[in-house]
Amino acid sequence: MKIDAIVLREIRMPLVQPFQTSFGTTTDRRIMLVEIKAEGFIGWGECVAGEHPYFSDETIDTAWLVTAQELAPALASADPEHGGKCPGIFRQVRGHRMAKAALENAIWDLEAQMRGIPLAELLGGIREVIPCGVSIGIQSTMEKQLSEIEKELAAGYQRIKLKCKPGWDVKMFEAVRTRWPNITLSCDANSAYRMNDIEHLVSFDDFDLLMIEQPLWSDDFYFHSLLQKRLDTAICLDESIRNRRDALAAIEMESCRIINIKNGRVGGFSEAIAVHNAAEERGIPVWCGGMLETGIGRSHNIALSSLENFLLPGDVSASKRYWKEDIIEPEVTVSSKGEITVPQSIGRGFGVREDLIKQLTVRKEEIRALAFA
Ligand code: OSB
Ligand code: MG
Repeated sequence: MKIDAIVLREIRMPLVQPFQTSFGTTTDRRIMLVEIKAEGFIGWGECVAGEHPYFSDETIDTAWLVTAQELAPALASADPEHGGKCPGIFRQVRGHRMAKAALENAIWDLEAQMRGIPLAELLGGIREVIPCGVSIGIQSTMEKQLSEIEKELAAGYQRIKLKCKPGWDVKMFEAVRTRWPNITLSCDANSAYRMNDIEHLVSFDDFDLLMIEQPLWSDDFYFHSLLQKRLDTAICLDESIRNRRDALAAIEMESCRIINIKNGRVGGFSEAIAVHNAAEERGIPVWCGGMLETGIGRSHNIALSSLENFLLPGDVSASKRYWKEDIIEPEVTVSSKGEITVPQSIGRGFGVREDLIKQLTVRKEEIRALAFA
């Protein structure tokens, strides 16, 4: 495809309520969107890097820099035939996977439009609906925690994930389990524990959790494998899995029994599919993680979640849980059965509200292919 221009935009959007994890609290999001114009079509991508380097070492500012200086110029002069070509085009740039994913996913989006098929189909998806869970941030009181859970169960969500950290774990699990003995529950520590906490972590087995997500270091496999040996509950890795090789290492070492796939964390759809396939071949179920995305990233997550081995409910939930007004039309909605319907229309299946994006934009930069370079 012949790329005419790549437009980077920073938009600012306040969350409907603060989202607290073991690594910090997010109130207002700063999000880099990429728009790629080619042959009369427009592909969109969203960079999931945060405002601070707390979840990963990337931020919106590092992503902007490396996209404007390295990735976008390389892509614009490569005229890729499809999204799967992007990892090769970006190979010289080490790391910066969230920045790479935003561009790569926009190319897949463009290709789906050019071929006139749904993005989910282009990715190899087979599901018509995807099962949905929610991630519940750390709350200031137990009362608030219970009422948040009550609200999401009433909305139909199939799995509740409890963000936890030392001091906000077993007592909270106990309160939740006392109230709801049978619901599907998991927890996510975002690397808040250390090996000194191992006996404490083993006590999480009492709460019949579907999984414990990333309890230890964000870059670790070995200590997770020691912990997994001590636990009945499955460990799920999020932060540690950067690519297919990491998934193979983690599975081989028995560091986890479940994998969370995030498009941005692994560098885009190509690697996300590679991780999915590697896990599937080894009998390890996966689910799609979330990064407080707007509707653009959310629509990409929906398409990805339609692949066969996305066997567990993901953190892909309704737009209104995060945004007063989403930047896509229609917004993402979840049925009373806790499912999202995978669009069968061309491309992402959600329109982009360009006027609203214009209003929210605080920074913009356009990159063109070097003419006659
Ligand atoms: O670890 O899954 C995580 C949000 C930001 C950073 C990391 C994580 C999360 C979530 C939110 O849990 C999931 C969502 O977008 O709904
Ligand atoms: Mg996580």
